[in-house]
Formats: sequence, structure tokens, C-alpha cells
Amino acid sequence: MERKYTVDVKPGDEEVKVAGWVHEIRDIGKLVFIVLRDREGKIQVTFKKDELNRQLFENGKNLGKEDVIQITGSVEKNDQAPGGREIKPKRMDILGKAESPLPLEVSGSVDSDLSTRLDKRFMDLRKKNVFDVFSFRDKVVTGLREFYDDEGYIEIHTPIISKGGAEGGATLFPVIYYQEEAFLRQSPQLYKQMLMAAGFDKVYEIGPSFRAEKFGTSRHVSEFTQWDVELSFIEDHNDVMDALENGLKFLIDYLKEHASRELEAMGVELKSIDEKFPRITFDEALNLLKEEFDYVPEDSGDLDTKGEKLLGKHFMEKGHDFFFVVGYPGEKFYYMQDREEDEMESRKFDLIFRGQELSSGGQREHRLDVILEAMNEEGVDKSNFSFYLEAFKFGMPPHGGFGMGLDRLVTKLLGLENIKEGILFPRDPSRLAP
Ligand code: AMO
Repeated sequence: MERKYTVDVKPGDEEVKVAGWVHEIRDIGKLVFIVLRDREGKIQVTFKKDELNRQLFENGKNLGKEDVIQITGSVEKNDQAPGGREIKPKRMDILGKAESPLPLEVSGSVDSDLSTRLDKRFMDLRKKNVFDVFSFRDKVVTGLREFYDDEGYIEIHTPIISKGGAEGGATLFPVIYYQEEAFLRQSPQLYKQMLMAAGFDKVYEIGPSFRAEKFGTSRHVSEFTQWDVELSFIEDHNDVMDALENGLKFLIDYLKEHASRELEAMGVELKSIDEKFPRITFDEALNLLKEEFDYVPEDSGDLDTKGEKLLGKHFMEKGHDFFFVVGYPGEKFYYMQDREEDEMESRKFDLIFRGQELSSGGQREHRLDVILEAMNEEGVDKSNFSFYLEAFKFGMPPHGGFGMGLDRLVTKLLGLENIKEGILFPRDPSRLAP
């Protein structure tokens, strides 16, 4: 007989097989009520002394919380039981005993702090409200894939171990690669671009990126998942922003339809977005901060966390959760910069979502001589990038792309406080296990 999820079990079913964890036990002598929990829900299993053989009843009575059991039985209506039905067991197999005491309470309302939860993550993930975050995350990925697949993007998988980093030396994680030093990637950026030289035209990749920053914030981790996109034959950075904006608008509608259960359980309401995301220049962002909040970011080339938060407040009051800031000064060698026709210093943008940076991207520089000059100015060691630079010598189309933090997207959409809540087994400077 095939196992069913508890949600698919109906009163009147003469014989069903369900399996899962013992969520609750109520023992009132001749009657033992067990609530069995599986991925999709819960069901009551009622052990009645008068109706069962002695062994089966005793086994039911001896169950402990979080034991894994498999039950075969008939289903009856019972208005007092959760979901209005209960199983009368005919057979029970104990598949896995749980030790006592449990390292973390799964049923009941005992709240543990995040660090304890992450230490005992396999137990924490048994909680429905925690599991729902990851069922939601699964739908975020499926929704994004659906959009970009339909738009003709090709999903790619580029190396995690590489010779150089796209985002600069200080945040590279070194690995020993046979006899050489190599690094975990900070971003698939360079490979996405090489595939533009290869004629792939439009690509996306979902995968891990690593940053060895000593961050202890609620929005940074050492290993995160990026949603990366690159596209060729663009006019300018606006085409890249369109690709990102349209994907997110589609995603929100997709989630409203396909993740309604998770959203409702978490009390989150998502609103479809019809209007364009505001696009302001870096200088406009600085002026806005000065005029409205009398705030000047310390680093003249960045908006910093506080600046992003204040701008987020400004735009959210006007009904915009998302807005772009375009034209950051002093950008990296791979962004197009200092074009005469632009009234800004680069074609690099950030997308801010509810006051937090969600994505960076822009039009790339595809002219090799300009890249080399920028590398000289930045003091970049070209020998680490020879494989990348070669791709610009033999026909590189104009192109651009972006990287979006998937963990930030999930946690911000759900209104979670800490990015680590949206990551199964997060990594930070003080956490390498589990
Ligand atoms: P950037 O470094 O801005 O750009 O990263 C893109 C997005 O990835 C997420 N992110 C992080 N999330 C959690 N913890 C971190 N430590 C972390 N660092 C980054 C953020 C961020 O907006 N190569 C460019 C992208 C491109 O131009 O294609 C890049 O990686 O949400």
C-alpha cells in the first residue's frame, strides 16, 4: 500500500498508510491519543484498549515524542480531533525511536533564540512555521525559473572554485587546489560574461557565492545564494533593470497564486506591482538624503546601510517597495563608466527592496582597451584574469547583468528579521556547523 500524506486522508477511507513523527501524546488510561505529524500536516491516531490487541495498545502507550512511526488503519470522522478525523490503527511500525529529552521543543509554544535553533536545525526545521519558509523559498526559485525560462534564458552552472574573484581580494575564501592557491567564487560574474562572448545571449544561474567578510549583521552571511542573470545586445543598463524588474513583478504574482498557503500561515500579504520601479541617479539619492533626512553617507561612493534604509522609508511612504539607484561612482573595472552621453559616473545600479540592497548589476564594459585601463587604475593584477580578458578579444557583444541575493529576497518578502532564518544551514564568521 502506498503511503499517504495526512492531509490526503479522508473519513471513510477503509485502509490507509501514513507515516511521520509523534507530535503530541495524550494518555488517559484506556485511551491514548497520538497526533502524528508529516510534512504536510497532522492527524490524530486513537488507541482504544477495548478495541485493539494488547500488544498494539501497549506499543501505542509506550510511544515517546518525536518517535517515527508508520500506521495502517481506517479513518473515521471525529469532530473533536484536529481536522475532524482520526485513524483507528490496525498496525503500527516503529521506524525510529527518539531519545529524551529532546534538544529542542517541536510542539508547543516554547520559543528558542535563533542561535539555539540553528545549533539544532534539524529539529527546528520540523516546526511547521519554520518549514514553511523553505517551502516558500522553493516556490520563489520555481517562479523565477518559470519567468526566465519563458523569456528564453538558458540556465547555466559555472565553477565555484576559481583563480580570481570578481569582487576584490579582501573577501576571498582561499582553498588549496592541488599545488595552487584558488578561491571560492564571490559571484559567477566573470563566467556569465564569458558566456556572452560564447554567444549564449541570455543566461541565468542560481548557486552559492562566498564572502569572507567578518560581518555580524542580520543581512550578511559568508555563504549565500545568488540569482544571477546576464544578457547580450542591450542598449544600456535600462535593459538590465527591465529584466530584473519584470522578473520580480512576475514572481510576486506567481507567489500570490502558488504560495498562498505559506503566505497566509505567516500573515504576509503581497501586492501585485503595476507601475514601474522608480529609478533615480546616485546624485539624486544623495540630494534626497540630504534634503529630506539631513543625512550624508560617510563614504562618498556609497549610500551605506543607513542611507539605504532612509531612502527605503522615503519610497515606501510613496507606495514603492522597490527602487533603483543608478550611476555609482568609482565602480569596478567591469562596469561601463564615464560615458560622455551619461549624466552619471557609471552604468552600475543597485536595487533596494524595503530599505535593503537586494541586487547589484549594470551594463558591463565590453571594450577590452577600456577594461585594461580601468584595471590599471584599480591596481588589479591582470594575470589572475587572463582567462576572462581573452574572451573580450575575439568578438564580445555589449551586455549587462545582475546578481540578486536570494536569501535576502526570501527573508524580506516574508518580513523575517534575520537572513539566517531563510537559510537552511547558514554560515557566518562564527558558524561552520551544522
Ligand atoms: P554584489 O556583491 O552586490 O554584486 O552581490 C549581489 C547581491 O548578493 C547579495 N549579497 C549577499 N547576501 C548575503 N550575504 C552577503 N555577504 C552578501 N553579499 C552579497 C546581495 C547583493 O545585492 N558581481 C555582482 C553582481 C553583478 O553585477 O552581476 C555582485 O556580486 O543581495
